[in-house]
Amino acid sequence: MKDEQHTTSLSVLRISYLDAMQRGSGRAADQVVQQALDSGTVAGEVYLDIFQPTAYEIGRLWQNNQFSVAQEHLATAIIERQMGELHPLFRPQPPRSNCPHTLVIGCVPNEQHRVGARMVADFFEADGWEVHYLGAAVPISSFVEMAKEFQADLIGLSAQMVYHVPHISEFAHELNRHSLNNIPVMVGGMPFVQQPELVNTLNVRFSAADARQAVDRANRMFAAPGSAVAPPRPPEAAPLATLEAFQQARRQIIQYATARSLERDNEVAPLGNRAEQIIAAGFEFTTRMLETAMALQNTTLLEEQLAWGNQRQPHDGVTPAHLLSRFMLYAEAVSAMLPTDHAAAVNQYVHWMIARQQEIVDQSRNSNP
Ligand code: B12
Repeated sequence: MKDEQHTTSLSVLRISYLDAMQRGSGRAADQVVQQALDSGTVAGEVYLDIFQPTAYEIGRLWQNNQFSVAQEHLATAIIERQMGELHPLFRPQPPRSNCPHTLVIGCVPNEQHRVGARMVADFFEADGWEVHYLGAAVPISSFVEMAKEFQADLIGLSAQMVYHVPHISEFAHELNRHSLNNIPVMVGGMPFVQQPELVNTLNVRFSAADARQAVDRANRMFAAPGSAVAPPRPPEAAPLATLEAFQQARRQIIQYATARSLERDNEVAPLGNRAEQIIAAGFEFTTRMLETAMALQNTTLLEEQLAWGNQRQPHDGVTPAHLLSRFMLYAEAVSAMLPTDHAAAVNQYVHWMIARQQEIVDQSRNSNP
């Protein structure tokens, strides 16, 4: 009964809040927020049950030409001001003496919609995380530098416009280039609310539909690495033409991936002057396994070979994390050397290996923290 009343009062408050926004009255909007807090609504609910649905409704009204651009700007400015005012309520009380994890979060390049990322940031702060919120449209290279400087345990990327989603893949490459691909990346924004399966095509750990789910998934991932991520889905069968194109390009793919791997000094140093030979032989092996898996449409054998490789390779100075970054470079090589449709079909298999290898890296990190 109490829950029912609470839901009713939230829907009444939402109507009053939208009304305040339609009148462009910050003062009326403040009264609604005050009323919500007085009636026991917590700050997180004000965010997710009042601000967020109102913003979505304003978007719909704007789309239908019933809200002007100026009205939308005013409403967003009010929401952002109120978020700043509510922010102290998202600080854990009493303050935590040690923060277990650090999050660096912001929007991908050109992405101006920053309210969602800011909400996610505040929810993590309330959960006791150390949070660095970078705001809208962050250039990839400086985002990555910041993540390095703050020793991020988790990176959050927000993309609202679907045409900004490719920046997420660029971001993953940049992390990889800095040997930071061990930092998990979570993503969110409208494209992932509408098509959660999009996440499987990107090199990231998980997406979340809202700020509450994001905290929940992140904590589950840290409690049991791998659990927040959907188990890698077996790829679809590769067409024969793809297999042929892959076989024709195999030499260039191996050369490209080997050359890129040799640029990564810290991963190459343990291999001494045999580095090129060891890495090229590893890629040769990877290529054969991929060819076989595609021909037989079977990923079990890849799984077994990964398990074998992860046991054998450390004896040659190759850690599970090194294997992971090499698989990522291999995916890059496939994209560089094959026409787009063949590359996508082959990379389904490579991404499957990357996802599985990521789980292995997490498990090994967990057992040797
Ligand atoms: C305010 C607004 C703007 C403002 C943003 C200002 C600001 N300071 O943020 C401005 C004016 C800049 C703007 C510009 C544009 N906008 Co606009 N905008 C909106 C609006 C009305 C609200 C956005 C918002 O604040 N949402 C509230 C937040 C809380 O919700 P959220 O972002 O979804 O976040 C939640 C989850 O998605 C998730 N999440 C979000 N990020 C992350 C990150 C991680 C890591 C995780 C785990 C989760 C997560 O958790 C969040 C909190 O629970 C939306 C409507 C809508 N449906 O969202 C349109 C909307 C997104 N905009 C739209 C459009 C078209 C544009 C423009 C192209 C318009 C134009 N012609 O210029 C430009 C593009 C600008 C750009 N390059 O990015 C369309 C997009 C349509 C589409 N299908 O692509 C929308 C949907 C409006 C509509 N209905 O048509 N916009």
